[in-house]
Amino acid sequence: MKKSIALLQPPEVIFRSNWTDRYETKVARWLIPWDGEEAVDIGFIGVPLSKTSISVSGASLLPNSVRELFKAVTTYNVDADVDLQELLARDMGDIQMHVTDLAQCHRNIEQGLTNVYQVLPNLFPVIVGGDHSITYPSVKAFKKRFAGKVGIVQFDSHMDVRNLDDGGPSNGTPIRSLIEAGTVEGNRIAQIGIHSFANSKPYREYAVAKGITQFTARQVAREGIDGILSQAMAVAGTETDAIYVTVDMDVLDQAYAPGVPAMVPAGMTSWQLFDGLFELGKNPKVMGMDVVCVDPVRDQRQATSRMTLYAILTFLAGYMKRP
Ligand SMILES: [Mn+2]
Repeated sequence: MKKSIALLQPPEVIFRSNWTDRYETKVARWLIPWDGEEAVDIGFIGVPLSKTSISVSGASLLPNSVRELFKAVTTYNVDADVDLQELLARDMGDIQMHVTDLAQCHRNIEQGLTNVYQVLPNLFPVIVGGDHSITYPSVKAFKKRFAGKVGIVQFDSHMDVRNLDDGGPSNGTPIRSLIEAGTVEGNRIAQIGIHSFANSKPYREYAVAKGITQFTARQVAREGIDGILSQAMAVAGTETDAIYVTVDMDVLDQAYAPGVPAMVPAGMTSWQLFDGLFELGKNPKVMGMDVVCVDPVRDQRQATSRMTLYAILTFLAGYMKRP
């Protein structure tokens, strides 16, 4: 029987490819809209909210920008020799937003995702923002699924622990909000790619005081991603029931991610991010992910939207290697 999910709208755009090569497997022919009946393994869920961004951001356009690229990319990962077509992945559509009431938008995200998880209890959510403010309501909904503790692995140039008195909840506050709401303990949060001149000392002190484990972009450059990622998974996976991965695309160097509002020089490389996400994909404790903070309006040739899609697909290639 066809189900409808409250607060979830069908995908706004569907890009088809009229020409096909019979041997080529495009994402557009695999990641198709949910028919309301299938028991989905992987659900692509758009969360088009960026009025909550501190700097000007058109990140609400990211879900559609990524959808547009479904026809440009295949499902085959040559390094892992896996074809994602073996996963039942569907485009679930977008969480419904209120035009002016931003607190209502956050309530819709928490409730809409909760509704999705109730209808499809085995679905792995791939949530595409939007700005980073969406991670607070998303993790609240995520935690309700597990009746236990949640850890977080975050890729970000920024700590996202700004105070809430000077405005918020915004894309600068989701981690602080999660800690102060008691949703996630600081000592179960690992942040990778934290950058100089993109944060301030009082927030570093806050993060340290709350027990957050931070790895800077420089540490990743000097030590490599593999060991750091193992440590991050231990932080988020010890004495927890599930890990949530959140990827702020501004963790990447500005050369690789020209479409993020808060770009940084000497950020992480594409391979450092992809190798990290592949490993996280392999970890059975990772039960959900989001990708945020890409503004397609300021992007160049959809380079950063394409990076976002590759990040998701690389994670899923790791996911296929789960035992
Ligand atoms: Mn962020």
